Amino acid sequence: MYTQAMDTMGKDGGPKAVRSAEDHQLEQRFDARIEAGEFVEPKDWMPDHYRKTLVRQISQHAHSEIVGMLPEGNWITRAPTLKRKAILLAKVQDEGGHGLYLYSAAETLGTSRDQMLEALHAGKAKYSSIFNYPTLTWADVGVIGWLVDGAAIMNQVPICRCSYGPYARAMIRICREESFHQRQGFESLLTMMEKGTDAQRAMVQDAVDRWWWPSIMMFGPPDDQSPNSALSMKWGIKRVSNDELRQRFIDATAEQAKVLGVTLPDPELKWNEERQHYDFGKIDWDEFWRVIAGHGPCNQERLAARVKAWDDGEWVREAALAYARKQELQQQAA
Ligand code: BYC
Repeated sequence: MYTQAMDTMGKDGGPKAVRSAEDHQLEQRFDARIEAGEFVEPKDWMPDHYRKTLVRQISQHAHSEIVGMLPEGNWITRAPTLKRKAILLAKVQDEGGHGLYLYSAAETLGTSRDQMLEALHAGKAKYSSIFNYPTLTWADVGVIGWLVDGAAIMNQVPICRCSYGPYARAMIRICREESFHQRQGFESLLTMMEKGTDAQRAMVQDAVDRWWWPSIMMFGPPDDQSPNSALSMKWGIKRVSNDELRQRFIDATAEQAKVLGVTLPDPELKWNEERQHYDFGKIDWDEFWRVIAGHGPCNQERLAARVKAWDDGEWVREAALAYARKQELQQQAA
């Protein structure tokens, strides 16, 4: 299991000391390739810690996609029109697809999908904090598109240039689809704000109030409290830091909020002419750490839903394997 594999790292969570001159040479060559901006491919030599960092990040990302299907999936039967239902169905289906590309990318690093899912179901693997919040009204679905997919794109576009080829290539397709997701969310909210009733506009504002702070937590802890950033940046897994991406997202979203006619729930949000960025208020990092430790409003519900889906799907996996075995035997006999 990959979480156990993490035990082979050094005690401080960093890589172990290089063991031999040959390892040292391989590592130097690897660093030079990264420096030159070359892609690393599955069969290439790579440091253990690079491999583990990728498995950790890509599998967390894959889990986020499939857990992320749950809050919105909750609204498919209650979408207000057939058009909105079709859009939401397609979006949730896309997220399932993103999870599959990402599990495949992680498998190229030598970890099986079963191992990754086992870690998720045992509560050992993380998924994005954002999906532990409830979707209380239809406006939440629009706000997820606008803010959550918006934050996801901001974070994920730089991963298209990640040093690991299979992850970078998966991200190109994912980002194209995510940008549709973001736009449909914004358009759904704009429709409610421009053509809706006062009650619908209040519903949108309420959803924005609840999702704003969790959305800006999606980028991860501040850079000076991010234990993985230094190596991930050195190795070109991460190209832009947590804080810089968060600032870019806030700058873009504050302008979009004006077009929508909603107020972002931060009295300290203000354009700073000197910095050429928006200043913003204090983020409640205690809430973030609580949620990723498993104590958010919906952690138990989300995990229980994934475990149930896995258990319910057992007969499908068994049937698929039995069919594959039968095909193989028939081919051997022919
Ligand atoms: N939630 O050292 P750090 C989506 C963990 S969107 C939970 O900065 P790193 C979607 C972090 O894992 C979301 N945990 O870590 C959108 C680490 O713990 P471990 C998915 C978080 O990896 C719409 C610890 O905190 N996107 O898919 O350098 C619909 C310290 O953090 C979070 C991705 O996963 C969080 N928000 O940076 C459907 C993008 N933030 O692992 C689906 C790829 C931090 O050491 N991932 N942690 O135990 C990344 O870009 C990076 O992994 C992160 C964190 C920026 C998230």
